[in-house]
Amino acid sequence: MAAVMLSLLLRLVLFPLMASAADLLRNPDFESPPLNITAGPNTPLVQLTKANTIPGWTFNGTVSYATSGGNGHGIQLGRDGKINQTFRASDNFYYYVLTFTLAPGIGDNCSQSTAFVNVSVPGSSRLFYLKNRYGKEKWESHSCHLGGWGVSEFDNLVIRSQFNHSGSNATCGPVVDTFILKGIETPKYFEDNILPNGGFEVGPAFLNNSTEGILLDEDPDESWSVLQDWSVMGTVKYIDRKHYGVPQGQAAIEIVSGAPSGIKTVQRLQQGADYSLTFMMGDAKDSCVGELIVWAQAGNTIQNFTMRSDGTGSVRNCSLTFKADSSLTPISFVNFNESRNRELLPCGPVIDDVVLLRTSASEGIQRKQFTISCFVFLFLVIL
Ligand SMILES: *[C@@H]1O[C@H](CO)[C@@H](O)[C@H](O)[C@H]1NC(C)=O
Ligand SMILES: *[C@@H]1O[C@H](CO)[C@@H](O)[C@H](O)[C@H]1NC(C)=O
Ligand SMILES: *[C@@H]1O[C@H](CO)[C@@H](O)[C@H](O)[C@H]1NC(C)=O
Ligand SMILES: *[C@@H]1O[C@H](CO)[C@@H](O)[C@H](O)[C@H]1NC(C)=O
Ligand SMILES: *[C@@H]1O[C@H](CO)[C@@H](O)[C@H](O)[C@H]1NC(C)=O
Ligand SMILES: *[C@@H]1O[C@H](CO)[C@@H](O)[C@H](O)[C@H]1NC(C)=O
Ligand SMILES: *[C@@H]1O[C@H](CO)[C@@H](O)[C@H](O)[C@H]1NC(C)=O
Ligand SMILES: *[C@@H]1O[C@H](CO)[C@@H](O)[C@H](O)[C@H]1NC(C)=O
Ligand SMILES: *[C@@H]1O[C@H](CO)[C@@H](O)[C@H](O)[C@H]1NC(C)=O
Ligand SMILES: *[C@@H]1O[C@H](CO)[C@@H](O)[C@H](O)[C@H]1NC(C)=O
Ligand SMILES: *[C@@H]1O[C@H](CO)[C@@H](O)[C@H](O)[C@H]1NC(C)=O
Ligand SMILES: *[C@@H]1O[C@H](CO)[C@@H](O)[C@H](O)[C@H]1NC(C)=O
Ligand SMILES: [Ca+2]
Repeated sequence: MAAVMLSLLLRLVLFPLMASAADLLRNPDFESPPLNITAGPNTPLVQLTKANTIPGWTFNGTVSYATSGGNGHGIQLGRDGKINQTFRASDNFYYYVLTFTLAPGIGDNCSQSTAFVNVSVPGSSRLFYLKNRYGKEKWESHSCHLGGWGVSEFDNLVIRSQFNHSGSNATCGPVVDTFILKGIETPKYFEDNILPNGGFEVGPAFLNNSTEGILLDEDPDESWSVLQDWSVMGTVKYIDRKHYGVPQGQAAIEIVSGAPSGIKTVQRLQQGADYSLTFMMGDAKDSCVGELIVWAQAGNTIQNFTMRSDGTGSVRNCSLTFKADSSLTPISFVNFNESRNRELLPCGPVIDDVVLLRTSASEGIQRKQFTISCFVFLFLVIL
């Protein structure tokens, strides 16, 4: 037991170091160009042959080096194109989340290509494609939950093109670039919130200079979401404070699609007890003007919240109370109506700082006692 506590303590102490460690992947953005390429620096696309190697990566099939694919240099995946890299997973993390970019292919018939990009590690895979409608930059950031691994295990990240054969004749897929692998720790619980990630601070890594957030798609498997403790319905945008109006902390969710889209979580609550759900609703400071509506559901309680947005980053505090009618209580925030900003791009309400608390009887006190006894225990162990 003491050993477990010690390792826990060590982890807590080591965490800042781990968190600031560099990307786990080598040459994640292909800024180290393939070796032996013959073409000059101004050639937009160089198809790679057996004489070439990409530092850090292995490739197979039709693969080209793009020198202007979007945010710098990238790899264009053609027919059967595939790149892969083995990395060492660490047991300091619960699971891993990958952020990467997609840009339209370069060359004839590429920009209309309906090709998918298949991102996989052993045992899991997910398909991505260019949406081309949520931003003005020609590249988009996407992200993917990659699961967790045991102690010092090596794992193989594979990115390959996958063509929709019933569709076009295209011979090229999109340009992939900037792979950032982020290790995520186990959920952290705080005394003043039943939800561990109510402020959406635990999610995929933002790219240094992406101004358009990260597009999150409906999760096929809710336990494999990139947003800790939440899952995505439809399409939402994970937005950062550097480029958007974020009500609390460094990150928030903008529900950019009205398809309907949104986020949800399921919490184990005390059946019959009363709870309060508070959250902040806002606009992302992306010139989204008009009436924003969020449909909030907690158990069987449903309430619509509206705010008039002038698109400059306004915030509204919202709250509702409900009685837990079953022990597994769904909580969700949904947008049914798509808005457009000044650049005619889809936009919508921002959700942040979701706080769930039990309001009836003793629970708060129990939590406090639990925390205190934990502290006392830790203290004793240290002694
Ligand atoms: C570069 O090309 C030459 C001749 O094609 C080959 O011998 C050499 O191994 C290649 N170098 C690398 C790093 O691929
Ligand atoms: C490339 O893929 C082909 C077909 O899948 C396979 O036969 C070949 O061994 C692969 N080459 C490498 C170097 O992995
Ligand atoms: C992001 O950074 C890359 C490389 O540093 C640069 O080429 C690209 O133009 C930048 N993109 C934006 C949107 O600033
Ligand atoms: C790519 O995968 C193959 C096995 O499929 C492996 O042998 C190779 O080392 C991997 N490449 C890198 C750079 O990890
Ligand atoms: C592009 O598409 C057109 C018509 O579908 C076709 O004639 C042409 O050969 C294609 N080009 C390439 C490079 O595949
Ligand atoms: C993605 O590719 C892997 C093999 O690399 C394959 O097993 C998987 O079925 C593919 N995923 C999808 C969704 O097609
Ligand atoms: C493949 O393309 C066809 C026609 O463009 C489309 O109807 C279908 O949904 C596509 N398949 C997938 C998996 O997207
Ligand atoms: C696809 O390519 C074949 C042969 O290259 C051609 O006959 C056909 O018209 C093309 N189809 C489309 C949709 O471009
Ligand atoms: C992001 O930019 C900072 C400086 O602006 C740099 O130190 C850091 O290495 C960059 N991170 C990545 C992942 O490129
Ligand atoms: C909330 O808004 C949706 C969509 O506008 C509507 O269908 C629903 O009836 C509203 N629900 C409540 C409880 O007002
Ligand atoms: C929302 O509530 C917080 C504290 O709960 C308060 O500091 C803030 O001023 C409120 N914001 C608005 C717009 O009412
Ligand atoms: C969606 O927004 C538009 C424009 O603001 C409005 O006309 C329409 O009534 C809204 N629809 C719903 C379901 O709220
Ligand atoms: Ca936040």
